[in-house]
Amino acid sequence: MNKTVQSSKKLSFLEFKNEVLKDYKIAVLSRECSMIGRREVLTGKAKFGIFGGGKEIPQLAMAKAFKKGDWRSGYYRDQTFMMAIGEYEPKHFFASLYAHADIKADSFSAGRQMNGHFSTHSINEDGSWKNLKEQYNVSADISPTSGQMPRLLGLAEASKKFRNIPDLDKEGILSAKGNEVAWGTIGNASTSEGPFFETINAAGVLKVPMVISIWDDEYGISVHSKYQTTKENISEILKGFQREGKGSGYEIFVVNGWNYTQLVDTYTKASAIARDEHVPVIIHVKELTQPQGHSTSGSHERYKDKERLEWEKEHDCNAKMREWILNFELEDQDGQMLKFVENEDVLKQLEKEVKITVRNAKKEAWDDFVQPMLQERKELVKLLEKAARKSENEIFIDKLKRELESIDEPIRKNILTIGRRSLIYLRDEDFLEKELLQNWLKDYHALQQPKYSSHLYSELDTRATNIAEIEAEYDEEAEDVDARVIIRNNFDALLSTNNKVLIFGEDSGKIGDVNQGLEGLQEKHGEERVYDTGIREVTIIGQGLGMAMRGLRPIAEIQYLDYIFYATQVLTDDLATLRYRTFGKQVAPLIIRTRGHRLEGIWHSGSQMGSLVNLFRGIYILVPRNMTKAAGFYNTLLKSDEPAIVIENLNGYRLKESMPTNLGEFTTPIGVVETVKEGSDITLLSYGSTLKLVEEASKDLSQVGIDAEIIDVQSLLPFDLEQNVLLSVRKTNRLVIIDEDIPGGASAYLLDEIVNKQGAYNYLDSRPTTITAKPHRPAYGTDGDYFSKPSVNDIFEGVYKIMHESDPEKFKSLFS
Ligand SMILES: Cc1ncc(C[n+]2csc(CCOP(=O)(O)OP(=O)(O)O)c2C)c(N)n1
Ligand SMILES: [Mg+2]
Repeated sequence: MNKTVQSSKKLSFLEFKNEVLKDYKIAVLSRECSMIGRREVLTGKAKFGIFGGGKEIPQLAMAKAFKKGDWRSGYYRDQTFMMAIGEYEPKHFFASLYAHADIKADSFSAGRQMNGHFSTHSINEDGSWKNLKEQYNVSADISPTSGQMPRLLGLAEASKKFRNIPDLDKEGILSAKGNEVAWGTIGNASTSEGPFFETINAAGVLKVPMVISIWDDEYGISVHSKYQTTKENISEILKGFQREGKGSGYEIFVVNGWNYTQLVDTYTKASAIARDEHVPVIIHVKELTQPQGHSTSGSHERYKDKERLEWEKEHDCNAKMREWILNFELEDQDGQMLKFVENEDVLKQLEKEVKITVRNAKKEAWDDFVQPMLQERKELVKLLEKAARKSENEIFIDKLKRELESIDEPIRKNILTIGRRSLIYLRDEDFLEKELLQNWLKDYHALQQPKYSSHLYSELDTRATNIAEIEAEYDEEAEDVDARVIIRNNFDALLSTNNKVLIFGEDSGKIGDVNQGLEGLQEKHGEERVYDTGIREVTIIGQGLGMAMRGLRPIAEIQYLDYIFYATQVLTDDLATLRYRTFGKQVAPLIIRTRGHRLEGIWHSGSQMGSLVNLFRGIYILVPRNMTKAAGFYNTLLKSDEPAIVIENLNGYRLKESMPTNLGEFTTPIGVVETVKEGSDITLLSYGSTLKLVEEASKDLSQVGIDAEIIDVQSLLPFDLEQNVLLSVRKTNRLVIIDEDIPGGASAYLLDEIVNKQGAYNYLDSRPTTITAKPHRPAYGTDGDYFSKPSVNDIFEGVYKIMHESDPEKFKSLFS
């Protein structure tokens, strides 16, 4: 497919004409894909479709202004834009509609995402960055409406960093000195979401090169603007953001989505303003339509009245462009009339050609999709036939075989379902053909599974779990200091050795965070590197996510763990899925720094590890017991390419720890537990601040003759990759997990990991137990903590009770 011309030089009329016709052809091609795509869903060849119909023309204009090195963060309507920049062919369109699980067929997600979720590749097979400066960059879409906004902020902010921090891109592949614009797209209704408004405000404050296009078709599925937007007009209500002269704020444009020339003009201006001046721009594109309704799940006749439907027909942007092309006349210097086309036949011919192109692409994509599975079915049918002939259950297996053969276009589910069921009939028999069948099914399953499950975490050598431990080293006269000084000096070392490291968050800049773990670092490393943000957790994460996607190494600070839940959506939907949803082709090694554990109060508990562990698969969850361990985690993470949340102990900053000499270098391994006290009677597993209480309780326990082994989890996700807890349980035969999360929270996760996955149930002599906080949020104050979270008494008694049950004579009941 031809790419749109990106030149701003003056065009001759012939060039202009060619460009207009080429653009029109892309619009027609895109529409034809939408029409045929819908039919593919309605006839059952694809499950669901969401298309770009009715939004074609403004996207052509956006594509013209979009330069190599630029980034897009948008949503499912941007089909035409993707085609116009040359990143989306009709064949690919159909492959992703069919969910073709092959990255070569669907380069966006290898069939993992629904259609209309676009992306480009940022990293090479070996994990190194591609030359992002020389390619079009499309950050991988997600479905939650307005979820693209926080990431957009970070993508735009990266340009600012590349412009303002010297030598940031030594390799010369990440940025052309910050000249890149981050282009956002969002539907009118999605602007009702919080992340949209938070992003708009933050980008205005940060003054980043961001252009947001709002595709306004007056609806969000069936719900009209009057229920979505005050005054039914998003640009009207955003007027307060408009800059005055050279003051801060936005440039805001309003343009009709069917007006090709005005759109091209607007996008050219917007690009220059954002690119040259680093001023954010909003383009409100009105009067768009949705000729096929929202998606294949319904029809818009249900909620649009006749008048609206009629209006949409008249204002269909493709029809309007066609009309403009047909009616266009320009008198040249010689008095001759210049036209785009002699007559309508030229356009009819173009439209006919497009129809053929799309029809052929569809057929090719379908063949490519079904051929491998037809072959796979053939293999299984053969094996079933052979096994049936030998089996006493021949008729049943034969029936299954015929069932499989009767499916016109079998998918992998059909193949495996039938194959696996056949083994039920063969369970009591023993012959070679059965073995061959079993092996084929096992191999087939193992071969197919990664197509749907790989790349949740890095599979590269640079993965975080591959970074070896380097122990902290100490001088003989190593000083004991407030632990926050260790973390600060370690950040200082990291900032000094890697200028891609940026640390930001609420109060992180001027005062060096609320616990002074960054004290003096802004002064030393400058405001571009260590800085304050507004109170807006969603977009703090968005800043980090977007910048990490552009090759920077942001450390985003969330002031207290409990406030991370504001950012749950961007973390779970976007950051945690990024590598997975792009089949490993985009990464964001964002480090999130926060503090928790043993905080007091309903909104300052710092304890909710189970929720993080459950929602954030794809992000490592690290719970260092002290600041040296925490510093080691930051050092490990910066050597790797994966995102993580590090939860420091809020009550640990003023405790004394020895100052290591190899700051910035020592590492804490990820996925490795540490035995902090050896013992023989019972294994106690804990983490974070609670570990200290366990250590205290263990002193009382040893007084009464119970020798506990204490293990620090350190890393909740991933947990104990070497299975060292199992070794401990094999020795002690008893297990207690202690944490301050709710019952059934992280302790239940750990229990499952150890008892079921590691197989500790084989070695247990007592019921494995958890000692946790109460199910409610912790009450405030010291007594609130005592009655809400596990105390040293609770831990002692919980452990003692297990020992009492195992030997009531030796360990008499404490409470009769
Ligand atoms: C957070 C969230 N809520 C609901 C949905 C379901 N949903 C998908 S698209 C959509 C409407 C979006 O309308 P608009 O932003 O105007 O975009 P359009 O489809 O009209 O281009 C809704 C409600 C979703 N994907 N995400
Ligand atoms: Mg809409």
